Amino acid sequence: MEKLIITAAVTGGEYVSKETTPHVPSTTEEIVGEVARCVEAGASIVHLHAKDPVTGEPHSGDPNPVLKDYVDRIREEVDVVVNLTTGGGRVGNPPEVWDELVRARCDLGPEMMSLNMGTMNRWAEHPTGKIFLNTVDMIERWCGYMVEAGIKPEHEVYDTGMINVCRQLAAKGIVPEPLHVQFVMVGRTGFLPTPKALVYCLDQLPEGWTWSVCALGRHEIPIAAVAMTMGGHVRVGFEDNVYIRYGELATSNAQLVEKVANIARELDRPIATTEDAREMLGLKRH
Ligand code: KMH
Ligand code: ZN
Repeated sequence: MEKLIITAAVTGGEYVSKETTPHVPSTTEEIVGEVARCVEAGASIVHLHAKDPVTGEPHSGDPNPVLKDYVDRIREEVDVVVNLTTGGGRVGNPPEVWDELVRARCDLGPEMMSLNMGTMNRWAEHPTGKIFLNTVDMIERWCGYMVEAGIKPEHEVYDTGMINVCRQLAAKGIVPEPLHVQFVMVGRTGFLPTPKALVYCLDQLPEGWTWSVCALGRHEIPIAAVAMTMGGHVRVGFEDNVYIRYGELATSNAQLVEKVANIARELDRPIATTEDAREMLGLKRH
């Protein structure tokens, strides 16, 4: 079976703070340490959002200096594929400013960046309101910035129509094939985290593209197990889920990585190293 790429989404994204779980890392020091432990447990990619180093809250304002600090420190200490979010910096800023922040973020040296593939209703309370705005123009422009900088987009797909948007990017030659798609199974405002939904998604995916799954909350591990048996890759971590099992907080992101790595071993699915992941996804080392 193909090697399994495990992504660790360690910082808790825009929804998770110390109030949600005291175990979420927030200072650069804590984040770099957590990244190293996740890699030791089997992760080959880390997905990062900026955290306010003092309050531990999702960062408000320009997140790029904080993200630069993470990237520089991780590069000194851990060999891992760095995947930066294109989120953050939206609160109180118009879309032109988001655009500039994403363009500038491409210069921080990530090998991958997430790219949300459509506008949707928010699945949880968010300071920018009920609509998660990602127009086709924004998507195409941000892909352009990434491709120019030698960064591979990770296409975040929350619903089936977004697979068609990915196909259009490929057809228009905006992103070179094969694309790497992540099915974000949020439930509620996107597709349901079910094996049936995943099978349908895979039927729509062009031959040769790579794919990964992240499901939220209690669905994280079961859907990861389904994806692993179907040849997909997985993402776990506090951005999507803070529990190791029902009612019990995970004490670290690495504990979640270890859990999926153990399942992979039982399934005889070898775990990709960072170098394997780079080769499998055609990444350029920065
Ligand atoms: N927070 C996840 C549900 C991004 O950062 O751009 C999706 C995500 C997207 O990770
Ligand atoms: Zn994210």
